[in-house]
Amino acid sequence: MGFDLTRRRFLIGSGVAATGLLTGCDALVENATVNDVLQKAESLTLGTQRLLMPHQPLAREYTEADMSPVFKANGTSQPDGEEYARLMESNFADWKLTVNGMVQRPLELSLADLKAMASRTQITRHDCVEGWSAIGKWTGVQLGLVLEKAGLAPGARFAVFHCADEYEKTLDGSGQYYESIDLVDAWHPQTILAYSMNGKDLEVAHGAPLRLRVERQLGYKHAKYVMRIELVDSFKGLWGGKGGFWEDRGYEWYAGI
Ligand SMILES: Nc1nc2c(c(=O)[nH]1)N[C@H]1C(S)=C(S)[C@@H](COP(=O)(O)O)O[C@H]1N2
Ligand SMILES: [Mo]
Repeated sequence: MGFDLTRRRFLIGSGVAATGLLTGCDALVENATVNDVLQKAESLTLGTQRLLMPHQPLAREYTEADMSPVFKANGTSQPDGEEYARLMESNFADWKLTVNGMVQRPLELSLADLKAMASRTQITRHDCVEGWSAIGKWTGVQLGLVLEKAGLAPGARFAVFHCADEYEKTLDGSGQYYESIDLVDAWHPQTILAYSMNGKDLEVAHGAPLRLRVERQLGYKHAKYVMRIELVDSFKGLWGGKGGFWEDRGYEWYAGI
């Protein structure tokens, strides 16, 4: 594997570790091109380095025969609140996904709008930090297509997913679930906004009406109950400022599998 400890120390010393690069780093260093980029890239941001990566590998996809008979629901399995209850009652007919922030054309998309767009189906393995995995089939629209509809404003760097649920009130008194990914993952072909699981409409326990699948990262990145996608240039001012509910509680922002 040829991982160079000096290099790791250098990266930590330069502060790159704080951005979460090292989680995905061991896989990268095998690649000479990326290594060269890293050697020369002391002052580049994590985002720039990832955009320079020569290829974006796909997460493994499985067959129908591999699908888990039981797929556990984890975290919130039923959001509280009157607004969500009302939407659920009408089977999300009145629900709309908001896309706003640093975009050229803010969007309000219904489930019908999303289903009318090109879809992608993928059978993948979900890995939760709590130590369980399950293989499921997901159908949805590629996030990149939705973001292309909105058009990014100059300077946008992250997509933030605001969810309907409060998972757990801690820290600042809010337990609002949210997550974020960078633009590399946002345009990755397997990053989809899923409205269907295992061939059926997405169930409430798994994030109805819409949840993120970001297949090269751990379970907590896969935001359920997505209500709004906000494009931002930093996480400052968003809850704990670390880019996600679990990140604000100490988890890695880049949760590579
Ligand atoms: N909105 C929201 N999204 C969430 C969570 C949550 O509590 N609320 N839990 C996360 C965690 S830790 C995991 S493992 C997966 C679980 O997805 P599942 O319920 O479909 O198994 O959702 C993730 N997304
Ligand atoms: Mo999880």
